[in-house]
Amino acid sequence: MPAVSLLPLFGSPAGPGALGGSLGGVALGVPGGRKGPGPSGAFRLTEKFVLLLVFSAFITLCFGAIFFLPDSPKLLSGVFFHSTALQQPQPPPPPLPPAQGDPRAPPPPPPPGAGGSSSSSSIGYYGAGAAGEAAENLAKIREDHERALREAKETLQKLPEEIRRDIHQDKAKFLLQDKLGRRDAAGARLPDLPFRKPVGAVGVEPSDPVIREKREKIKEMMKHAWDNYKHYAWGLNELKPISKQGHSSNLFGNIQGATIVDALDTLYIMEMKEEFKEATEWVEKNLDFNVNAEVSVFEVNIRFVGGLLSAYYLSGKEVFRKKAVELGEKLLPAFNTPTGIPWALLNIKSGIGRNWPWASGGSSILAEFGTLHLEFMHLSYLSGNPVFADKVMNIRKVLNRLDKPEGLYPNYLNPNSGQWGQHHVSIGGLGDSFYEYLLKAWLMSDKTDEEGKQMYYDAVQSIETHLIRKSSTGLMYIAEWKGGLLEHKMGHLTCFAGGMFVLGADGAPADKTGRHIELGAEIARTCHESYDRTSMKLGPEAFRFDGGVEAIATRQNEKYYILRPEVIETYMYMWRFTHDPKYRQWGWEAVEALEKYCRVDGGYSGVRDVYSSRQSHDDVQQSFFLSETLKYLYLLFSEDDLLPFENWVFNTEAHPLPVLTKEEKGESKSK
Ligand code: DMJ
Repeated sequence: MPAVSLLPLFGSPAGPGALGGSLGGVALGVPGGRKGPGPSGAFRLTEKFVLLLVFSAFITLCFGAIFFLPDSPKLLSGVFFHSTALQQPQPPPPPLPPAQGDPRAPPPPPPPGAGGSSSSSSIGYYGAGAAGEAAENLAKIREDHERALREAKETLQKLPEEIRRDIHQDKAKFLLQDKLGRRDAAGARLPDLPFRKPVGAVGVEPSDPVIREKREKIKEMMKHAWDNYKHYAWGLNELKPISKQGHSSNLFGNIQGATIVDALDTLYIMEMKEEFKEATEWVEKNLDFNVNAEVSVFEVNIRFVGGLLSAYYLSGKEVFRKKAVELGEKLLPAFNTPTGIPWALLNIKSGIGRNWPWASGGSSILAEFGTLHLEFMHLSYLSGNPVFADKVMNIRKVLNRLDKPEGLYPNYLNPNSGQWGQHHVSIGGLGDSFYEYLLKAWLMSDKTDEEGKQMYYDAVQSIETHLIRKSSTGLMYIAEWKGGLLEHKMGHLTCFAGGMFVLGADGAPADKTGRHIELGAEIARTCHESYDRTSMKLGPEAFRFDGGVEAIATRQNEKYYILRPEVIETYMYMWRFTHDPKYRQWGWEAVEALEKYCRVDGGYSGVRDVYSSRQSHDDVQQSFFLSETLKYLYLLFSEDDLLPFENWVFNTEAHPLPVLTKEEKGESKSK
């Protein structure tokens, strides 16, 4: 219990430590006055009697003063005890701020006034009885104090690892950056603002007036989506734009406000200041994680934790950092499995987790447990608590111990046995963002995370060999793999991979850079085809390359479009890296289609069949439409100085997180 036992040792001189020391001084001086080396043995009986009388009168006066004068506790400590304290060994000075990342660092001292109640209660109790009782109490206090000192010393002598563990148990807030010692209202030490200044959070206006106008149009779309959400579903998770009411998804249990948190950074980037302000106020007053809710760990992480982290890094507002860390802590019990591979679902009140009932043999899902890394690294960075980083690094460890069929990662992994479930592999649903996060972990670490890098490029190599194929007319696609057999189908979700490939081109082995750009461009082209071959010019949920079709959905239940961002995301990355105008042109086609088929009075809605010219809306405005689809469109029509890739990495929900430079991580520049 170091947080408790250290208090007396590190308390301020006015706190419990100082009080205990002073009482000890009195106890040593008074009861021992029976015999001493002085001349007392020479006194006659009457003189002794007179002396005793004077002494007891003095004691009575003192206690009288303590209990009957108006501000007696002050008198007690200020006049009586304080003077004796001067003659006693002083409590050790408060510790120097711990060195950055020092695992032996003690928890921060209590905030001013935290020791007040314990000191006044000691005084009240002590003043109740006669001198004998008082002496007894003094001895007890002294004994307690000495025991506390002993425990504190023992704690300090513990091995660093043990202390680390204790820190985790106590959930003490240790901070990596605490040279300046900022503290929040509760006394927890705060880090220095980790961002120098948000780099490129707001870019210059596009110089081309046509592009400027298009960008303005996208901002207007954001306003339409936001205003309607605000009007009809404020504070709820999502909007039903046709029935004009709130939509709740079981992904977030009864955590509320998904659209607000998901949209924060888009509002900020688009300079929608009023809207950002009202969203911030809502978060301050209403965002509540103390709810009895079973949530999807993945969804809550990418939307809520990711959204809050980005909002913090962009605006510097402390409330976002606090809420992100608070939510991160709520998610930690999900990792309480035999392997540390987290559950998919977690009740954030009870801490009980489980997996999706449909997942192969009780497995966790690769794209879910593999898409926590970026946010959790930032949570450790912003809280100073290594537990978040430890959890996601352990996931890597488990994965690295396993054999991978053909170098591929199956979508299912059992968190109890640590073995793969069904050997299904997908770069779309169930697998997608795991690969994305390997690459981005490396980029976000300022290219120091060599393990992430290796895992990513090895995986791409296997994907290229085993999953990437070309149709008879030359359209490249990424098939799915089911126990060694290919299913020639590609999901809308898989279309994000075009952007991923081009983003990773730079780090690929020199002779492969061109190939990675080519992969990106080819996937972008195929995904554009999947849009272009529909009546609405919006892409289906999945499209096939068999039975004589190419890039077309053949099953009714794959023909819907739910405002997903992946194709536009890939256009945006391709644009940034190539500046080929066709990507902006394709992006604009999507804007026109969204306006024509998805825009309704009450916001934006998904559609049930992109091959039909008759509109049938699904009546959901997904929160990722505001966080991703519109943000990627806006970036596509912005200059490259808005959130430059050297400084920012986007989480899978398009929430920008800053690259943690070597200097910020406390590593030397030369590394
Ligand atoms: C988003 O929530 C994220 O992009 C996630 O990684 C997958 N799908 C949706 C949007 O389609």
